[in-house]
Amino acid sequence: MFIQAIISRIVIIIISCTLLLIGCRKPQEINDRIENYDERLSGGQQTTFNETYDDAFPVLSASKVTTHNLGDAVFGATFVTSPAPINPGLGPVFNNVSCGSCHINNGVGKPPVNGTEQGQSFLFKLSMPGYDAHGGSVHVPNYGVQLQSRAVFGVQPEGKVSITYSNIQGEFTDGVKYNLQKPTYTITNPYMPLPAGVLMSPRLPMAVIGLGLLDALTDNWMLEHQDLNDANNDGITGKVNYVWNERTQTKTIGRFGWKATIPTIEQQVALAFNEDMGITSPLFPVESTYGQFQYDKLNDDSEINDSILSTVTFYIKSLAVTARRNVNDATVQQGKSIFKQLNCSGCHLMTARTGVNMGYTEVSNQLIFPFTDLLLHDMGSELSDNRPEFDALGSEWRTPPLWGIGLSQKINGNTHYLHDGRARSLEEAILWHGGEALQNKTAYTKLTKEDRNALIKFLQSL
Ligand code: HEC
Ligand code: HEC
Ligand SMILES: [Ca+2]
Ligand SMILES: [Ca+2]
Ligand SMILES: [Ca+2]
Repeated sequence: MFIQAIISRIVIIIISCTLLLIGCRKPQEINDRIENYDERLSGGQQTTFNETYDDAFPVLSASKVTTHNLGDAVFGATFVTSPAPINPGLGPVFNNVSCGSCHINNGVGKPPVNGTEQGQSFLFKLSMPGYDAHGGSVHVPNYGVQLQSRAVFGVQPEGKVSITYSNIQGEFTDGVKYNLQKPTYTITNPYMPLPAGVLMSPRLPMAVIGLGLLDALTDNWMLEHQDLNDANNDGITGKVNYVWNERTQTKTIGRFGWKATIPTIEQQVALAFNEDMGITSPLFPVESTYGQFQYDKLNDDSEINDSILSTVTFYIKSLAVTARRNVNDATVQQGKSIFKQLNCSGCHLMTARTGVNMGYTEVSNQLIFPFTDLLLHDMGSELSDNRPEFDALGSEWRTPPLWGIGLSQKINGNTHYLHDGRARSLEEAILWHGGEALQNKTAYTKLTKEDRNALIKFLQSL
């Protein structure tokens, strides 16, 4: 008996040591171990084989499907000026009338065409230099933290923005030339004088697929990938943004938005209603114009209730990721190894496993291929907006996930990449990389044309 007890103890110790070892494996080893896994399943079991960004998770209980569909309807609904029988509350100032009018087909928006079209989906964040009490953006007097380019009847839009592009020429090592367009923005027709020193940041609406899975990655997963002092000496650091969490009234880890300034999907949805559409909710009960010249001064109830907010939040949390295509194509395979060779995967992490989530088992413990670390990286002065947000400096941006990116032309009928949509092609997106990614970009420019094409073909298979 005694010896048996000792043996079983030893067995337990061996098993737990093995588990520990597996748990401590580096991401690269996980990459190799899953080499035999079905690479097409970017979103694990929540991958759709339809080439659309509009499918619900394929594995979802019937009652959750119902909630998803209700949220889908609100996401597409046009809101109007109060009072109105349905979807009231738009304005007084706003950027657009529905979620779906900016996140077109749940994909990215597009930058305004110079001089003519006035940024209907594109928007500009504003602030004064410095930080507020929570380390966030300082409001611009009479403008707040976002420029609303539209307004309801009798109210003035805060302003418009004009864009000019300057041309930047470059050359690959093989002598082939390329052109990039660098945007410059100017606020025109401000409804009130703008104080000197206003900072502005252009933002392209992002695709909203797979966010329930990114939400299910643990804070620890993000912290483990931080490398603040570049201990592994690959030129890449990566850091977490600590941001204000409206629900907990504390600072927590940010993971959504181009600068990872938003901690939860609920907060992003409520903020979008508030700033982008002028619609108040229990989480953000005050109009964005508070304290400004055009504040409506009505002490009215929230324009949407908690139930609508949580329904739309769940809709976003249950949008499936599109499956990869052509994974066995020889050129795509070649592109994949170049992606690793150039260490693009140092930021665009290829694999991840979501945490265990008893409240939402559909996203629990999934092996996914998101191509992001959700961390902030210095991307160099050319991409800087010179406007810090919490711990993100002007030049720092969150690595965007690349899953589904190969379908952007099909989903939106045009292609725009990076936070301000300046890149017209995947290749231009790579060529804008600087800062921590400068050496990776430089390595790309030294590739042969054949290898460059292979890398692009790999990105198109995502
Ligand atoms: C005027 C255009 C516009 C409207 C209207 C709009 N959005 Fe957005 N959305 C954006 C932009 C721009 C961003 C990027 C913001 C940033 O970088 O902070 C964004 C970001 C998001 C994100 C974060 C995605 C990610 O990967 O981090 C979600 C989720 C989202 N929006 C949902 C919504 C919902 C839900 C609505 C409707 C209530 C909505 N949006 C309305 C423009 C818009
Ligand atoms: C140091 C981290 C880092 C490295 C290394 C890196 N990227 Fe990125 N990547 C980013 C960040 C951050 C952005 C967003 C920048 C912005 O919007 O201004 C981005 C954007 C992109 C985009 C556009 C995504 C979108 O949704 O618009 C593509 C495509 C891309 N990277 C591909 C690559 C490839 C290919 C490589 C290797 C040659 C690479 N990246 C290396 C951090 C990195
Ligand atoms: Ca309103
Ligand atoms: Ca404003
Ligand atoms: Ca590093």
